[in-house]
Amino acid sequence: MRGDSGCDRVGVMGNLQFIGLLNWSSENGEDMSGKSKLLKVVLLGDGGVGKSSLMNRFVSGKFDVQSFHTIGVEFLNKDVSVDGDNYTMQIWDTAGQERFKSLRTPFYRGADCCLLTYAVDDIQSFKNLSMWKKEFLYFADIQDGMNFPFVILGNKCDVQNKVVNDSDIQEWCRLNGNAPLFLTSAKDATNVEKAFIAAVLRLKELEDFIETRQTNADTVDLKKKAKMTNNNSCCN
Ligand SMILES: Nc1nc2c(ncn2[C@@H]2O[C@H](COP(=O)(O)OP(=O)(O)OP(=O)(O)O)[C@@H](O)[C@H]2O)c(=O)[nH]1
Ligand SMILES: [Mg+2]
Repeated sequence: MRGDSGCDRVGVMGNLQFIGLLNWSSENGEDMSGKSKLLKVVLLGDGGVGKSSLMNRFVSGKFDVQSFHTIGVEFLNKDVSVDGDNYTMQIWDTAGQERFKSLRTPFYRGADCCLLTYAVDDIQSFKNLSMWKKEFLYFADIQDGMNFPFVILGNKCDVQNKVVNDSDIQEWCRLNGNAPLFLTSAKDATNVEKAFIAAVLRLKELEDFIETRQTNADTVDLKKKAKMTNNNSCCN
């Protein structure tokens, strides 16, 4: 089904995959296929926090007050350019309701980044962030959770009755690898684009960090080896 936004939506429920074709042209209309790197981005969080609304706001710039609960998963593609590099963000929107757990978890594998979402007017959705992170790491089979690019979204920041304390969420982020935090509103578009782009930046940042750490480790190893060779040398 071709959406009226100009992008194609794919929904996946269990083994049943409906709707085909994916392609989203960049803002300037240029076809970027073949030139951009595909990034799988998974959106997680309690049912009703606004994950589908955030994806739709980011990809098609629209907001629907009458949003339905997601069943299983859906994904949309969007091409972006970050620091001169082109990416196709493949955004996987999952069902937050507990009864759909077995339909969403098979789709975590291969994720490049994960957006953990709560709603600022729903304290339980904030308390469940640790559960979501744990579920993601387990089913995505990720060993080094501290160096995986998570970005935290506090959605519905347009509402009056905020119940999640800024200091509580900041502390949670600090304890969880200093994950970047964005207070967003899918309704009025506050910080939505920034938050999605932050996922790409976070990924780049952590990839650079791991690469540097690896290079340093190799350097240390080589030195160690050189020293050992000298000590154990039979020809000195
Ligand atoms: N005020 C306000 N309402 C929002 C915002 N984002 C989403 N909503 C509303 O919150 C409700 C739930 O939004 P969804 O996007 O369907 O939530 P979801 O996280 O996808 O829910 P599941 O699919 O069940 O996991 C809908 O009525 C939306 O219109 C927001 O930023 N501000
Ligand atoms: Mg949804």
